[in-house]
Parts: sequence; C-alpha cells; structure tokens
Amino acid sequence: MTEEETSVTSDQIEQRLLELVIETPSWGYGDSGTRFATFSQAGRPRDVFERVDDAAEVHRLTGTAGAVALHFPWDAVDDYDALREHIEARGLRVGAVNPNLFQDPDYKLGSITHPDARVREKAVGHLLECLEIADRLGSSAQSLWFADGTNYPGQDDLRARRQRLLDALARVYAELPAGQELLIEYKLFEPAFYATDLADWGSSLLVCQRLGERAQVLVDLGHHAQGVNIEQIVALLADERRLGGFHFNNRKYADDDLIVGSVNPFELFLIFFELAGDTLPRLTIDQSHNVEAKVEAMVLSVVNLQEAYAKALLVDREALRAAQEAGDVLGAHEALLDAYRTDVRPLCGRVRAALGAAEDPIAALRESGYAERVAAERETTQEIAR
Ligand code: RM4
Ligand code: MN
Ligand code: MN
Repeated sequence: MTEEETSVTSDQIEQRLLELVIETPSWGYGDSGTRFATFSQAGRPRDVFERVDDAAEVHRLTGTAGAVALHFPWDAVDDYDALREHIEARGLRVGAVNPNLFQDPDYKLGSITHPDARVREKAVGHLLECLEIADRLGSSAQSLWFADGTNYPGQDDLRARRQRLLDALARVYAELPAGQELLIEYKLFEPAFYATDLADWGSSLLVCQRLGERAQVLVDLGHHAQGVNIEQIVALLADERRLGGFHFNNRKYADDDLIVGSVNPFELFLIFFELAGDTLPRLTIDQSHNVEAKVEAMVLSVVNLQEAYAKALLVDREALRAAQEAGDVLGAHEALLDAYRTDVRPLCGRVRAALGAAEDPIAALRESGYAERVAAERETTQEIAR
C-alpha cells in the first residue's frame, strides 16, 4: 500500500466490480482427468466453437467473464476469421493465447530446452506461429508455460538448458508484435520430477528482465511449494512492474486445479488486497474439473473471484495504515478481517444485476436448463474435445 491510497467509496467499489474482467479457459470446458481416469461428462463441448459457447454462458450469468483464453493446437482451426467472428458474436473477446509445447512426442525431453536443436527449432516455430494466430484473433498476450525439465540428476546440463531457453525466448520476443505481451509462467514440478527449467517466480522474473518490459511474470496459484506466501510474491512482482497476470485455481497438495477460492478463500482475498490498489493485471482461470459440472464450476469460480475482489476493495486502507504506523499489530490485522468477514453477496448480486447478468448465477444456471440442452444437442457424436 502506498501513501496516496485512500479508502474507496461504495460507488467506486461498485464501479470497480462492474469493470472486472475474468478470462475463462477454453480448456477448462473440455473433458479432463487425472493419470488414473478421465470421466466423460454429458454435454461436453466437441470443438472450440462449443467451448466458446460454454464460455459465453458463463459470461451471460456472471457479467464478468467477457474473454476466453485459448490453447493451441487444442483450439486450432482452419479459419481463424470464422473463430473470431463466432467469439465476438457471442459477446466475448479472445484472451491470452497459450501455446502448447508439452504433448507432442518430440517434447519428451523438453521443447525449447531440448538437447536436440531440431526439436528446439520446432518448438520456436510453434511459438512464432502463435504470434500470428493471436494477431488474427485480436489477442494481446502470449501466455507461456513450459513443461520442460529433467527427471534425474545428470540427465542434462542445467546451465545449457537455461541458455537454450533464453536463446529461444529472445527469438520469440524479437518477433513479438507491438500489440502483444509475453507472459511467463513458472511451476515447481510436474511433469518434470527433478528439475523444472522455470520452477519459480525468480527464474521467470530473471528471464523477463533479460527479454524486455513486455515480458511479464504470470502467477498460477497451484504452482508453488506448500506454505509459500503467494500474496508476498504478488506484492514483490507488482512493485517491480513485472506482474503480468494470474492463473486462478485452488490447491491443497500440488497443481490440483480446483475451483478458485474453494480450499483457501482467505489467501485469495489477500492476493486481491495486494492487487486492489493498482490497475488489475490479466486475470485468467486455469482449472481442470474432473468430477464437478464444468460450466457450473466455472460460474462458481467467477463468483468467488468477484467476492474476493469486493472484499479486498472494502478494506479501510486509512485505518489499516494508521494501525500499521502506530505499531498496532492486531488493529492492522483486524482491518483486513473486518473486510474479509463482510457478507458481500448482496453487493455482488446487485453488480451482476446491473451488468444484466444473474443475481444468483448458479441458481439461474440450474433453472435455465442449459446443461440438459447442450447434453441433448451434443450427444450426437462420440468425438472427444481435446
Ligand atoms: C499447466 C499450466 C498451464 C496450463 C496447462 C494445461 O500445469 O498451469 O498454464 O496451460 O497446465
Ligand atoms: Mn497455469
Ligand atoms: Mn497448472
């Protein structure tokens, strides 16, 4: 919190909530599972157009999910103009473009850090292709996550891998269109179980600093070790002007990709408290719904984000600062708790109604019969989306 910050009025809080935009992930609507099983859901979208339709339904109900993040090649189509038209006709825009460098068999030992130059070249080729796709779709960000890493000590040279990574990203950054930024995500482990090439925020930040100011760190809430203070990482990156965005989800153990705010809502509130004083960075959901209904899960996630943000906006920052300056430890803590304990559901319901969305989105979704309708419409083929 800086000196200039003062508490906001209730009109300003409503205004900030009206302006909130969450990107939902196309890949969060398709079937997903664990390495043990994937349980197919009735009504699962069969292609990217139907994934976009689900995203539009989430936006209709919440008023706050006006962008859809895409993943390539999962969402690849022949005609990107047609895809863009479909997205815009549904009242959405394209969020971040996520290149996928972890499924092709060539990437078994890595993509841009692979020991074989041919594989590295192929990976860079995909990253460059995604710059063009983003341009055609009107997207302003590349969101990069690399599964690259090693499983055993000695498997590869850690410094050589880092150099390959820097070289590849410098090539991509050099081609980055003016209207796009590069978001660089990190993750502690998985699928690499010994050394992930970008394992933490510091590794990502160092890469961003080498590349230039349009390279920013992306924080995924599921990508840290147990007990890590994520809100402090957020404060540090924001202070360095290198906080590019989020992948929201929740975890109890590892990269669990559960509904945001479901396990640790206080952490989510504290993260939003760090964000609420500034212009918000890109806010994307990155979840995988294995047993829960996907559209419903996404709606609840957006509602939880609205509520966490509302509570963060309610913090009396003047009282907080006064308590901090007076060394009143619990008084300061209490200023946060006061806001956190406020029931913001009526406020968020009012804001959603003002946006033309549902006051109670989950109830409205259940009453609408959307799930039953798409289950009937989409049951005609066995094709599995992604
Ligand atoms: C990764 C990471 C990426 C996401 C993939 C599907 O764990 O979170 O952001 O694109 O999963
Ligand atoms: Mn992620
Ligand atoms: Mn993840």
